[in-house]
Amino acid sequence: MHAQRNRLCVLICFVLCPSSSWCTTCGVFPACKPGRSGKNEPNGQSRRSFCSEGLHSTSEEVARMNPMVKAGGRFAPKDCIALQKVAIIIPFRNREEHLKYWLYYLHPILQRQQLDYGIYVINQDGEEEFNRAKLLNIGFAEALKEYDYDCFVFSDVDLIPMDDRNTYKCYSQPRHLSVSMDKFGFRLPYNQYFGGVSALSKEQFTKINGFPNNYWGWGGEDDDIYNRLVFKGMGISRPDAVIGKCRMIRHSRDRKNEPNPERFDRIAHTRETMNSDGLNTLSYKVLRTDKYPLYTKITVDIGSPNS
Ligand SMILES: [Mn+2]
Repeated sequence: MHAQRNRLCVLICFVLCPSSSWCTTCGVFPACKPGRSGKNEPNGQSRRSFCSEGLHSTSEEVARMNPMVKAGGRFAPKDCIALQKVAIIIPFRNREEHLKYWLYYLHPILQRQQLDYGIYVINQDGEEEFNRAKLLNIGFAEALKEYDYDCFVFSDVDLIPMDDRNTYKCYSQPRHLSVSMDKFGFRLPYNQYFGGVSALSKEQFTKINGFPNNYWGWGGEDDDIYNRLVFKGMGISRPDAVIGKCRMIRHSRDRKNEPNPERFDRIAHTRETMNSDGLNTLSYKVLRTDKYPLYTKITVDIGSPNS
């Protein structure tokens, strides 16, 4: 049965893949219960080369490329039981083109990683300054209303991992996944950096009272989150610099996401503010929920800095 399956796999690889090297990853279920096949180690390549020239597929075509994904962007492996239920939360506003890229690249990777997962795009309504961390809190709360997720991956919409071994799951310590970004010359910009893509278990997230709700505009919220983790006695787990490679889709700064001038002051006071700003003070209004073939989009009114 397995031999037959592997032959089929190799055949498919041979037909579809310009480089035969990635065929060795067939039959590996890194996030599944052990005991089924899976002798081969993933070889550390993603199956798609990154196209910086623009993606020519339409959203409908990208959906057709992922027939196993269910409405709202849900997937679970058929022939094994995933070890974790992972909600992937993307803070969002006006980045439709990036989202299409993200879905195009990530769905195949997440399926190969054999995750039981769902994709939640949290769309900030209105014209107020962008508030990434609050949108992530909302994603946590809303995803849990839908399914018993035990792991949460928080990802910017423009970050694409380059290595299948960078598993989008949770670890015994909070995980930073985007450790070597092309934007920063494939290294960490600084040791405490926790921005981009991160993964926290439900338990880790609730232990720190979620993320801050009061960072409006660009910057600082990731450092506040890092402080919260440290103050609660946790450390950061990371893949190595090869496995952690990822690309950022190039873009200019968005309107209404100016650097937040208050961020330095706020970061300096995380210890005092973290217990009174976070999950326990989260307030927002869901304006609409849209179930698209490859993701669930939740549009929210999150108020304004002075409300
Ligand atoms: Mn970016």
